[in-house]
Amino acid sequence: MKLSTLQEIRYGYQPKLPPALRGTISGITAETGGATESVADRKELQEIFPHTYGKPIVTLQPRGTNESSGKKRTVGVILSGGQAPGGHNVVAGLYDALKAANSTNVLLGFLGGPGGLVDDKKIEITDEIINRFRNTGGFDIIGSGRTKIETPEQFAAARQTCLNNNLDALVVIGGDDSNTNAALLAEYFLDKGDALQVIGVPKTIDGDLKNEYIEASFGFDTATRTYSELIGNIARDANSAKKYWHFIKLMGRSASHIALECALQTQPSWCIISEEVEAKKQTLNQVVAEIADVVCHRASKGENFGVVLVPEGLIEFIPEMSELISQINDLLADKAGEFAALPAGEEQVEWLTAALSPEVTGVFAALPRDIQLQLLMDRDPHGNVQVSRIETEKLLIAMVQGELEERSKKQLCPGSFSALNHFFGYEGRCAFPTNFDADYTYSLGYNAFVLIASGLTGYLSSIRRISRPADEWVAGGIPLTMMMNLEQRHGSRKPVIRKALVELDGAPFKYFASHRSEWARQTSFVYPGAIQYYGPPELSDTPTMTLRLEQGESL
Ligand code: FBP
Repeated sequence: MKLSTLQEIRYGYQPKLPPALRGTISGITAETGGATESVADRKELQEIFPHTYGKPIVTLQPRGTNESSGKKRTVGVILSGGQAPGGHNVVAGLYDALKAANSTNVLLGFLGGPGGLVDDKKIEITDEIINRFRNTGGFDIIGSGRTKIETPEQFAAARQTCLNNNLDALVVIGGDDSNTNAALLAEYFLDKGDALQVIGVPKTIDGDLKNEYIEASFGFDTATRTYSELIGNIARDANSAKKYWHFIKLMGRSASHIALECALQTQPSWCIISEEVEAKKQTLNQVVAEIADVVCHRASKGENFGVVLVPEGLIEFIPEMSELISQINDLLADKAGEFAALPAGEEQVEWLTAALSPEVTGVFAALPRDIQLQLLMDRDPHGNVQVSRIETEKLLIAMVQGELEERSKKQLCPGSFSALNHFFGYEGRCAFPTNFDADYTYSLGYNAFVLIASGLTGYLSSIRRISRPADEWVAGGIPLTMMMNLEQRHGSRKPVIRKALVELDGAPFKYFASHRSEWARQTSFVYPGAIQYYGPPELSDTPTMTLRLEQGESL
């Protein structure tokens, strides 16, 4: 028998499309609803986006005739920001739709993210290339990058690349920051009088690019299942050896959706949700005390082991830390030259300590030196702290250890505490997409082309009703400006897509909150095992618990 790899077998997987996208592209038309508004700062955003603000929501229907769908087109595509499983299938769906509309259409992939557009570095996607990437993880087909197109020169260069390549449209596959860039480009091109369309595709494992019309960002499903498999394996190890506490930091730069979904899937001893910490205005010491309570309770039953999930973005949600970080951000933006002139390390810490306001100096001073230095590391091009490089899980272990020692001295906590730290992030970003992500991303890409063929610009590709089988999925688009507000970035207020954080009155958090004390008191681990690509649909095709709960389904 010839042996095949999963990779070879997955090339042959045929992703499912929503019913509206199954017929010929000329037979799909866009139905528009009423005008839309941004989530906040309406007046200012209307002024920043005079051409694209307020456009209607669009639903694609398999009826009528789109006379211009077969017109010859050249389309560019960019993969932007952090990798997320399914990116290759967005490109595959886009490619297949574009070729189905007119076999002479051309798809250009810009290399290494938005920087490839600015520098005009690209390849033409062909059958031969795309067939080696169908249903696979990663962004390696054309690479990705985090370049932010923000200076007038970068906008002009991006436009010049589009003109040089006779582009009709550009598809930006990215998260909130990248799609903010897509919105700005769409507006810029219209302002210049170009007929160049821009369509965004909602990507990010973080799951924070969503609303009523974007029910999930792609990659979240696969990434959380990958982490949950690993957490389950660790939990089982903990339950076997019964001697370690495992502190597991999980990716998700701001929102705690990943930690929450993994908690729902694995039922750990404890899971911190950053949004709750912020809402309760908890201090770092209070977060630590809660974990210590769980450790002591379990120790009283002789269970000196457990699993604690820590969302990557926690540090920015603890009010005292958030104020500290915001002051550091402003100082690094305003006095960048002064700061850069200092030798890295001690002197930078001293300079900063002197420049901070008295309210946060103590908070900064109380942090271990490693964490102080991690807070000073370069911001990403969008001005974000690189939280994946701040070792919150180690900070928590050290602080919980200290708290337990104090309690032990007062005979308040029995048992031993031996902790190990883990960080799961990059492990999940390039996994083979689940069937859900493979279908969803292929549909998003296919849909993006149909939005282009419908003459739209400044839209985000939207597939709805995705907690249901693909036969019930609804295809369409929502205007990018609808998701925007103004936020402080690099020291000034900028238009950005608002991140969707965990809602404390939402069904996923409520379900978690009503079960967590039981999971803390009594070992309740669930071991989800590996992602299933074939087999019974209830194992291979079910969407995340977050999505099902958000859509009103029961678990
Ligand atoms: P996107 O928002 O671009 O999708 O990236 C999300 C993410 O994976 C975060 O979870 C993580 O904090 C960050 O990227 C890491 O960035 P980098 O890949 O640059 O180290």
